[in-house]
Amino acid sequence: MEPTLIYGFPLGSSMGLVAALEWLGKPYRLCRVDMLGEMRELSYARINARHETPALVDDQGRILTETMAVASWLEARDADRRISFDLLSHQADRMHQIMAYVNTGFTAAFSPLWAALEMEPPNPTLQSTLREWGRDRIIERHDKLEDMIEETPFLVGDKPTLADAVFIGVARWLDFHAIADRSRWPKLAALRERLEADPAVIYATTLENGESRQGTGSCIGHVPLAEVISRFGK
Ligand SMILES: N[C@@H](CCC(=O)N[C@@H](CS)C(=O)NCC(=O)O)C(=O)O
Repeated sequence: MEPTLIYGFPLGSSMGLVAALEWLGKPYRLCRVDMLGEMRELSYARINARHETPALVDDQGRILTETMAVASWLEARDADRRISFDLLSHQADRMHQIMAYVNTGFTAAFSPLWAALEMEPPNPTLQSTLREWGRDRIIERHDKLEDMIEETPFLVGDKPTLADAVFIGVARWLDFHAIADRSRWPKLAALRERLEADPAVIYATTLENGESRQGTGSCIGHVPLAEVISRFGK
């Protein structure tokens, strides 16, 4: 059975994993989930009790949550090393290091901005504090990532890997929250430009927006969330 990636819109970090599946080139299905609606319903707890995306229904019909676990699942099946590296190589270690940083400190820095945006009922004083604190944190985390990376076309070397996938799903939040101009970090800006022009990223973003586009052909189709829940939910 082909795996199914459950990815969220709008602006889900999981968009990058859709691009990774395209780069990987093996058959897969997708399930598109409204994070502001159906993901918050009780029934979604059967997929992920923390009500988050991404989640993966693996090739045995088992559900796997957490970006890093889904990425590891893909890496273990990437026999041709299209989106990863030989596990004993330094490049693999670097990829894991960057992914871990992006998935933790870098991604978490945006949490205050999302909390302020979604606060209900509104609390202007707290929202303003969250925005101010979050903005400083996001800038600092970008500074650190800019220092960590080298002058290579992608995060680790010449090809897009799982590290780029995890990065590109989150990187665009900088623009959405209008934190700073991306040109402030030249290496990251060049990387984003390269990734945003990549056909797999364009494909993933188009699907996320609810439109259709021709991809590599590896995506067999979309499955409605209700069907995924009834067939594979706990
Ligand atoms: N630790 C999780 C975090 C995933 C996460 O925070 N996903 C966001 C979307 S990018 C989410 O579902 N947030 C819940 C919400 O929007 O209500 C992972 O790395 O997969």
